[in-house]
Amino acid sequence: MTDTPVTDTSAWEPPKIWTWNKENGGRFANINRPIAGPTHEKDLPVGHHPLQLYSLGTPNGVKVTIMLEELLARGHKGAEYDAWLIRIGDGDQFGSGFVAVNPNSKIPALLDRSGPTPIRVFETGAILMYLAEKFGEFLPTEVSARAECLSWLFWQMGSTPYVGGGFGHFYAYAPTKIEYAIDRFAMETKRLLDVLDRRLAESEYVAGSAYTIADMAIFPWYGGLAKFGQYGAAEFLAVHEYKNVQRWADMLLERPAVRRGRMVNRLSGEPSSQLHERHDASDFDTKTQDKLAAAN
Ligand SMILES: N[C@@H](CCC(=O)N[C@@H](CS)C(=O)NCC(=O)O)C(=O)O
Repeated sequence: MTDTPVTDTSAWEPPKIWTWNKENGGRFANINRPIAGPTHEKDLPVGHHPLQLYSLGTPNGVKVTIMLEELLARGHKGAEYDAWLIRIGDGDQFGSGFVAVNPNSKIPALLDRSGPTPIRVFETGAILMYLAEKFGEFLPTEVSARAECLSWLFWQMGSTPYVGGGFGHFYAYAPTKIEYAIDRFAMETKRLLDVLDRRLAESEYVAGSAYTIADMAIFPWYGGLAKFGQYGAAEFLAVHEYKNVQRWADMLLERPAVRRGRMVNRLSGEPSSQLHERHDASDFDTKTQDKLAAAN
């Protein structure tokens, strides 16, 4: 016997064939669709820098802006970029221009226009690897260090849907609180935090003694849980208990490029932390929302 009644699972039986109920009431009901492809014709804007990024300041978007800011901090002028805002709540990811760069209609998407033919890159794991290889940074070349870095990079890519689409969705966004779903995904999210915590007990950075694209991929998600109250779940998940994750996240937050990367394409939080679009390094000083408001 338990004091807490379990969710009534007998209330709904799936029909023989699933049909699309547009009015299911979930937080993302207006943008989720069971079909791919564009919904409308819309070209993407193009700026004057070699790299064009179409993104939003979500954990997936931030992975790439951190990487670009780190590359610029190391003096790679070829990493100069325009960061254009894609408002996924308004369906910008379904415009024909965006779908041409990412047929999966998810931010972020990158267009490298530095060569004779533009190269599109989508999926953050691919974008981070592409940039790391292009500039020869943040991805070790020695075989075993590289294997460790890629293992953690793809650990993040594979595990995070359970955190975001699983735990975050059912804990923070679903129209009803379903005990079974929240329990299942809270357990998995805590297990993943523990995987990371144990790794960081033995290693300064995720992939070893060097800061790599694995840290950049993992930090916005697990650092977000640990430091920024992602999904309002800090207490629920007891994130303070993951001491090594806390230590590592604090260390990364000391990095100026990480701080800048977190500001780009950001639509929430302090106005001084929001740089809606980034087209020049000086934009961090002059175009954050507080500065724009003061100028008007
Ligand atoms: N596996 C993808 C995930 C990208 C992703 O899920 N992006 C979300 C925002 S964080 C998105 O664009 N959602 C819009 C939608 O689902 O329509 C990656 O790593 O690039």
